[in-house]
Order: sequence, then C-alpha cells, then structure tokens
Amino acid sequence: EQVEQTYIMVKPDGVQRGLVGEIISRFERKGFKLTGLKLFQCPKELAEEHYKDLKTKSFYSTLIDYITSGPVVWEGVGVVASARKLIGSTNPLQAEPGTIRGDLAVQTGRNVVHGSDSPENGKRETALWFKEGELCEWTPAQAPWLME
Ligand code: YYY
Ligand code: MG
Repeated sequence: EQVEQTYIMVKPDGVQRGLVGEIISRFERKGFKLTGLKLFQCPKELAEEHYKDLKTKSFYSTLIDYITSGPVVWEGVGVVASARKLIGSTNPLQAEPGTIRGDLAVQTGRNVVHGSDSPENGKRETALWFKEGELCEWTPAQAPWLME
C-alpha cells in the first residue's frame, strides 16, 4: 500500500477556541502517524500560495485574512481521503455529526481545520509549510497492532 502524506491545519479559530488538542486527538486515535507539528503565524504570501487555486473566488481575500496559525502534518496509509472524511464537509452545517466540522463548527468561514484534498496537494502543502529537517522519521510502537 502507498504511504501518503497529508497536511492538516488547525485554523486560527480552532486555536483561539482551544480545539487544537481535540482535533489532533481525533487523528491520533484513528491511528495516523504524526510526522511534523508546529505552531506558526502564517505570512500572507504563504497563505496566498497555499490557497492559490481559489484566487478567483469571492471569498478569497477574507479567507487569506482568516488563515494565520497552527499547522500540523500527518502521514499514513490512505490518509488523504480518510482525513477528509474525519474533517467533514466544507460547510459545517452540512457536515455529518461525528466529523470534526460537524461536531465543532457552524460556519464555512470558520470551519476550524484544513486537510489536503489529494496526495499531490498533500506533498505540495507539506513542502510549503515545513522546511527540510522539520519532519520526523519514526516507527510508532503501536504499528504492528494497528496494521497486519
Ligand atoms: O477543502 P475545504 O476546506 O473543505 O474547502 P475548499 O473548497 O478548498 O475551500 C477552502 C476554504 O475556503 C474553506 O475551508 C473555507 C473557505 N470557503 C469560504 O469561505 N466560502 C466558500 N463558499 C467556500 C470556501
Ligand atoms: Mg480544499
């Protein structure tokens, strides 16, 4: 099986609302391996590069204003699509109960968390937010109990 990388970001509202531990905990409990973690004040240029595909959208400038801190990276088998499911729909009112957005948010403009939407973007965004040497290579002790 292919090991994918995804970039998960607790957005500024998630940090301000004290949800960092809760959100990280959901990925940890699922069994995904944490390979990088940092608390970070995001420069405007980095936010613009991260969301460059949305440049023409009406909400682009408010989105850039909103994004400023708290990124984390997770790595694991099938992690990209699975993380998107754990996160839930973009609009928290449409997100299923049990998902992060479904349980913890009410508005699209304050949807507490980001997750890469493809393995390619997982790589691209991880490279954007983390420098060489900021990711850890390690084997979780639970690995043989999690996967056969
Ligand atoms: O990947 P995801 O975060 O679920 O949604 P995207 O379509 O990539 O949009 C990124 C980000 O932009 C979304 O999390 C909130 C914001 N946004 C918005 O403010 N208004 C919209 N109508 C759509 C998205
Ligand atoms: Mg997206």
